[in-house]
This record gives sequence, structure tokens and C-alpha cells, in this order.
Amino acid sequence: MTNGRHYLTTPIYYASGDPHIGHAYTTFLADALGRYYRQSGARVFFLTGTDEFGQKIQEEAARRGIEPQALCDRMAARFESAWREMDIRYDRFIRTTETGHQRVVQAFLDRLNRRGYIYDDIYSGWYCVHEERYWTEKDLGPDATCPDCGRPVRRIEEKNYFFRMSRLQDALRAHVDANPEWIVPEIRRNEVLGFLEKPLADLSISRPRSRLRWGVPLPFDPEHVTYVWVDALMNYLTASGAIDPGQPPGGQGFDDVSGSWWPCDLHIVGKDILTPHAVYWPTLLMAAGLPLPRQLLVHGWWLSGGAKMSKSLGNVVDPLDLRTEFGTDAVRWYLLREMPTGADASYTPERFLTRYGELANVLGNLASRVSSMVARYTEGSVPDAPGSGLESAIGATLDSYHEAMGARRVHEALESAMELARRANRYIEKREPWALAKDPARRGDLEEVLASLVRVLLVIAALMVPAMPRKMTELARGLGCASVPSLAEALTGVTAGARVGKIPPLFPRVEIRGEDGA
Ligand code: ME8
Repeated sequence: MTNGRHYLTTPIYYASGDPHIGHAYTTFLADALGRYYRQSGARVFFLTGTDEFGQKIQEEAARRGIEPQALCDRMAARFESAWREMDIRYDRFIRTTETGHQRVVQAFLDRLNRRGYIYDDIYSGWYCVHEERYWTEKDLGPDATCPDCGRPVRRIEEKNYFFRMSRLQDALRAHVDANPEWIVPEIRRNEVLGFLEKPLADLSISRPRSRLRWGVPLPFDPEHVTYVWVDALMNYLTASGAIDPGQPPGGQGFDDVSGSWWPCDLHIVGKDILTPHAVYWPTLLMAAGLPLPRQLLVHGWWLSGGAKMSKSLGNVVDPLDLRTEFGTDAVRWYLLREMPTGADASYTPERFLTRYGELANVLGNLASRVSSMVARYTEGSVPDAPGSGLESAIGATLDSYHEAMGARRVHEALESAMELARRANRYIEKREPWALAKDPARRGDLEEVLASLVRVLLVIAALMVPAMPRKMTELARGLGCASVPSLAEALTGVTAGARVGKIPPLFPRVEIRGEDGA
């Protein structure tokens, strides 16, 4: 976060398929960090969207017998409504077919061309449409298949325009060396450093229109369209508002990005798209003379049965299905808490139920115990007492929570908040409010214990709201607040006399249907 502002992004997802749990994970992660920064008082700009050009989209549209634009309109609407239903608080949903974006792409490429970074040549090699990637002979799997997705590749020989990426190899390596936190976690940084040990090739940035019509025409040769990855990466710049393609070269904003959201503070991506983000994108920006994004957070894959969850493998869990039974927040919590940020994790129904059980038994149980004790012992009103009973536990939690969030270990931050709930449950066992309530001489102690418990619940609500905005709002309302208090407000304590209602189970028991649906 710089100067109280934070610009963060998800990848823009291909408009060729429906949103699935992998997309949802990245988007929840961005949403949780965005909410965390907002809560800390920052101005946040959270960007997501859809990637709508390229051969993959053109072919999917043809397969469905519709125009590519119609497919993109349909899928962009699907993503937007999925994100709205899942409480994603994005500020901008970008679609790469927007005219404004296409003009930024053209202005960017025109600038690279003027700066001597573009040349044309004949490309001959192999191409995988699904991954939208070129491969060399030695990369290929058995029977001329794509080493990433296993599909057959195509032999291609055509004129392409190239970006002189090789020129920037040393500059990029120097940047990665000098900025240890630029790519997190470290394993991904090391992967990029390893990649940069070998000579960096130039990057093909175009496709002939004779082969692919669905793309942004090159400003210097309209018979060619921009390679989808090049156009896609530029979405982050378009949305920042830094570039005004309507101005003549020299006045479009490339030399002064102040007043815009550029540079981006945090790009969040999956490890499958590390190279475009850690190599193509920064070198393109360097060539254009633009500042680089401040950080790249690279997360792992959700696996199912040991393989990456992906539409083509047919092992995808639809997050919307889980939501119907368990609610959005349980899904958000599971994904964010279960996956160590940066590593891979396996989705299993058993682990999902274990995490759900923890929400119900630790947090849900704490909330209902506290609300029913306040109802029973102090007539449903928050007692007028300092409520400092769990002070040191709260202090330790805040330290570890902020430390983990800062280091992008969101799962650890959430775990520290859950641990505070466990501490609060133990505090109840230890202080036995039911015993204190029997002794009028200990009325002061009882009030202090209950005030401490209400306070700690509000702190927990403030710590967990980035992951579970809906449930934590329900909790805060049950404790007499209009909405989830900021951490600072939660810490100053509870309002004496606030009305605490009986909080219905936050995470109700769910009847699990068997295989046969019975
Ligand atoms: O790559 N586990 O789009 P895409 C975790 N359009 N995350 C996953 C996942 C899984 N099993 N599957 C997908 C593209 N993701 C390009 C991006 S950006 C300028 C262009 C997430 O629809 C993860 O964030 O294939 C991954 O990087 C992204 O979805 C890929 O989405």
C-alpha cells in the first residue's frame, strides 16, 4: 500500500467458459485483501474482468454457432453476476473488447514501435490454441501434443511481429534481484530467476488476420491482430486511467502517470500465468518507459484427485453449487483458510465439511453462547464495564494477523482470528459466567466477563469480515451494531447498553445428502 491507496487486480478470465472454483479463489483472495486495505482506511481500486480476444474465443463461438462478441457478452454477464452474488466488491469490471481498451493497446504498441522495439519476421513452429501459446519442437509432448494441456498442437509458418524482449533481460533480472518482495512467494521468484538464466527470446506479438480475425488490429499493420496475451496484460494499464489514447503521441500520459492508479500495487495471479506476468508484462512496461507494478502474488492450484481443477479435465467444482447448501461465506472461508496462500491445495468434500464444522463449532457456538448469556444475565443489554478480559490475547492476535496479511499469508491471518475465538471459548469455560450469575456479590465480575466477550466478538467480526462479509455483518448486528465496526472501533470497546439479540446459528447444521441424493 502506498500513500494510503491500493490498486489490486485479478487476472481477466477467458470469456470461453463459466466461472469455477479456481477463478473464485483468486477473486476471493483479491476481495479479502481489498476489504482489508479499505478497512485500514486506504483508497482501494479493485479491478477484475474478462479476456475476450484470441483464437480460443473465436473457436468456442464458432463451436456454439454464435458471433464471438455475442459469446463474450454472455460470458462477461455470467462472471459479473457470479461475482455480485458472491459479494465481490470490485470497482471496475474490464472487458478487453471495450473500444477504450483497444485504443490503449494500439497507443502502447505504436509507442513500442516508435521506440524501436518491434520488428517483423517469419515464425515457424507449433501452436496450442487452448493455451494460446507457441511451442518449439523440443517442448512438445508425445505425438505433437501441448506440454501443458496435452492437446494436439498445430504447425504454423507465418509472418509475425516481434517485441525485442531479449533486450530487456538484464534489466528485468536486475529488477528481480533488487526487489526480493516483487514476486511472492519466494518459490515463484526463484522460478523466474531460473528462467532468466537462459537467454530470453523475443516475443511474437501478432497473428495474421487471415488466420485470426478476433483481435485488436496492429496500429502499424491492420492485416495483423495483437496476440491475445499482449492485449490482455494491458488491461491493467487501461483500467488505471493513465493513458489517454485520444491525445497525440507524446501527450498520451506514458511519460507521467501521476493522477492515475498506475502503477498497480498488487497483481494476483495463479502459477499457470507466472511467465506472462513476471516476464512479458514488466519488459513491455520497461520498453514503453512506464513504472512496473509493485508486487506480484502468485498462488497455487486447486487440485481435485491430484490434478489441476480445470474445465477441460472435467473435474471442476462449481462454487455456486456449494453456496446453495452452505452459503457464500462458508465457501469463501474454506477456500481462503484451507489453501496456504501460494501453495497448491486439494479440494475434498471431507475437508470442506471439516472447515465448515470449525466455523459452526468454534465461531458460531461462541456467538450463540455469548448472546444467550447476555440475554439471560443482563437482560439483553451490553453491561457497562471495561471489557478488558481478553486484552493480551487480542493484542497477540492483532500482531500476528497484520503480520500475516502484510506477508500475503491470508490463511494464517484467518487462522489467528479463529484462534482468538477458541481462546474466547476457553475464557468462558474458565470464568464460568453461569456460576458468577448465581452470586450477587460477583455481579461486577459477571458484567466484566460479558463485556469482554462482546468486545472480543466484535474484534473477531472486524478480523474476519474481509473473508466473510455477510456473516460478520449478521454477527455485528446481533451485537447491537449497525454494521461491522472497524478494528479501531471494535478495540475501543462495546457500547454499554447496546441491545444484543439472540443470534441465530451463524453456520447452521446442514443435512448432507448421500451419493444418491437421499
Ligand atoms: O489465464 N486453481 O484466464 P483463465 C487455482 N485470460 N486457480 C485457478 C485454477 C485452479 N485450479 N484454475 C484457474 C487466463 N484459476 C488469462 C489471464 S490476465 C492478463 C489473462 C485462476 O480463465 C488462476 O488465477 O484461464 C489462474 O491464473 C486464472 O484462474 C486463469 O484463468
